[in-house]
Amino acid sequence: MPLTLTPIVSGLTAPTGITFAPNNNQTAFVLDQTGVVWKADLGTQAVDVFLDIKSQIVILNVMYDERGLLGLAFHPEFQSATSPNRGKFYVFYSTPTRKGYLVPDPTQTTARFYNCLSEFQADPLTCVVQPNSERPLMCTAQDETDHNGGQIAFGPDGFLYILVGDGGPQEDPKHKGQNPYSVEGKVLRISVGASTGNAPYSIPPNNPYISNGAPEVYAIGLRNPWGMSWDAAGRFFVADTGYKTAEEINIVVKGGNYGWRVKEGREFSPWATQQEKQGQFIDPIYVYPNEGKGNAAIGGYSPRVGQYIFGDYSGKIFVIGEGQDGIWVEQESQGLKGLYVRGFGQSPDRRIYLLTSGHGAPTGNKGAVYLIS
Ligand SMILES: [Ca+2]
Repeated sequence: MPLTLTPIVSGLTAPTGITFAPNNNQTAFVLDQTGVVWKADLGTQAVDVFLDIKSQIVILNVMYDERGLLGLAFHPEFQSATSPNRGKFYVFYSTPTRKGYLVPDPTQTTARFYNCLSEFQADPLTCVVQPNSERPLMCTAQDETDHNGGQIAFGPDGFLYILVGDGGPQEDPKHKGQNPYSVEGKVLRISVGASTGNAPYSIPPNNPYISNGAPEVYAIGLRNPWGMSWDAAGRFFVADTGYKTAEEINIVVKGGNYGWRVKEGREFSPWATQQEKQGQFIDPIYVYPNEGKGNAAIGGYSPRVGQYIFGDYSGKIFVIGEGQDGIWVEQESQGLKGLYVRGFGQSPDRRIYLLTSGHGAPTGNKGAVYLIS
């Protein structure tokens, strides 16, 4: 049965995320890569500015740019009357100057710009952001404009997960993805509640690389992870954007190695050495060739356990399902003529939303939000 797309919001430039505050299905927060978070009432369809950090974003190349405002997550206790975390939310963006704590990375020697994770404070009832409430939590130095990752989300365990790309350029020449001491090409996991040492956050006590890598690292071997979500059973889905051959959907576990740059999809890369091939890798649950089928997997959400909806940047949506044998197969696919798929979101009642734009770059006003049903 084809999916139905109902338009909800239009007139955006380049949407990079859509998220919801806990327990609120009515208000969507839509990120525009240019540095604005829009607050959209899904009933009245009224759209207002929630946060404007355009002045803090790197100058984007209107022909193509992967940087900008990339992630937003509300604290799970955002609306709790008694929690010290009431009103807190977190934003990930690319900025020209260093902000706050620079996470050490032995593979990183130069910095053309920084990717920054900051905490902000809002009134949880009116959703008005407190002026000057930004508290930078971490930043990473970047020397190439591509492969930033940037999506952030609180997991079912209450910790903040951060997707970080290998930082480019192509083929991960600095071997960041497989180096647990680098915070690039990874899923990171931190606790926002307290500080440890120089960092204004703390490390969950059972993070897997505390003694033999960067303590923030949760899983390794990603290229440019784009889109993460948990299904109702707590399985953690992460899409990874492929290079020359394959696009990936992964189920990520703590300490897992997802292969890049030794593997792409389920195959070894042509440059992988015999020694590199000895590693223990977890293959994707689903792979599709980028030739003929797309060019970049955009991670989505599970409408129900055993089913997952995601997209391809080139303008396609896929539904995959898990068989009784545990093998995932395509159930549906749908082309979106003239549109780029830029992201997905899910409301607390598990309805799934799609972000599209009419350009593959941060320009114009053809960005839109649709409800998928
Ligand atoms: Ca992989």
